[in-house]
Amino acid sequence: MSDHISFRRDGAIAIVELNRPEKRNALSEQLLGELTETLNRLDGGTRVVVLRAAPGSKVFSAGHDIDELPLDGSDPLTDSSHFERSLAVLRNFPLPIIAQVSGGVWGGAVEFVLSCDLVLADPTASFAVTPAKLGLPYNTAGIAFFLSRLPAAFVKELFLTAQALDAETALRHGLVSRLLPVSELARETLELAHWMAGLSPRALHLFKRQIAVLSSGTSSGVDPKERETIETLRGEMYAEGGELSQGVAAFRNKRSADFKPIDQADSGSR
Ligand code: YXS
Repeated sequence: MSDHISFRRDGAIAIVELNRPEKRNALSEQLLGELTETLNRLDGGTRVVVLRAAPGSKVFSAGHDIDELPLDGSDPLTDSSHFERSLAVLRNFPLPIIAQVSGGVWGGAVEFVLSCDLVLADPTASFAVTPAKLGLPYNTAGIAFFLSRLPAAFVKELFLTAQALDAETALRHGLVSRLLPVSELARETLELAHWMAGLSPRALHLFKRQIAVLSSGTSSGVDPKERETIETLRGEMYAEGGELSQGVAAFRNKRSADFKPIDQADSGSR
């Protein structure tokens, strides 16, 4: 029994819903664990997954659970973190996953949605990548994933503005696959899922893997010295009392964070 994930079948379609309204579907370790468990329990009769927020949700998801962001200087977005492991489950899942998006998608939830195969949205959808608001140094593998899915100019706009960008903009840059009227989104998403359910599951699984491996913007191509500098700078930002602590305190007190300026050491002169 899941507390934060609802699930039902519609023929060969698994409809999986984020259902943690009191925390705006924030992606806690528990919610992500329940999602992974639900996906892994799907039987052979399932051909397509539709992933959406439970009806009545105010937003699609508020992103990583801020209360679970460590303030002890450790990095919450390592490859072994529950967050990254959950994204990998979505990306490597053998069946196609369609994200049905209404409402705001915040922070890491944007990468979560991007880890699905298709994104069908309505005009209430918006997408805000907000680590800069929290003073959180996003992981390089995560940014590489964004770059493998979206144009660099749009990835820059997402990360450097931390603004909520609308569904039309997201459609223009390929974050959203199809933009549908509010009244049509659920029906058309299910109609597409049923259509895809009639296609060869093995072919679709193979195409998912081929496209993933051929488009993987790996960060391994980055100069090792530059990679090392980046990781050092990230570590400094996580250090106790650092930027992230400021950002989380500001969120909790509903005020803007008081971030420190870049010092010379950080100015890329390293
Ligand atoms: O005070 P209560 O207990 O009622 O709880 C409030 C919020 O604290 C809680 N909540 C969250 N709890 C944990 N993690 C979150 N991400 C989170 N977001 C919200 O939900 C209850 C209702 O929140 P409230 O009153 O703000 O709701 P609202 O409808 O007025 O506004 C909804 C949002 C989503 C616009 C607002 O809650 C918001 O801006 N949330 C933070 C969005 C955000 O910055 N997410 C990024 C999280 S960090 C992350 O994803 C990555 C690590 S990164 O930073 O790298 O992107």
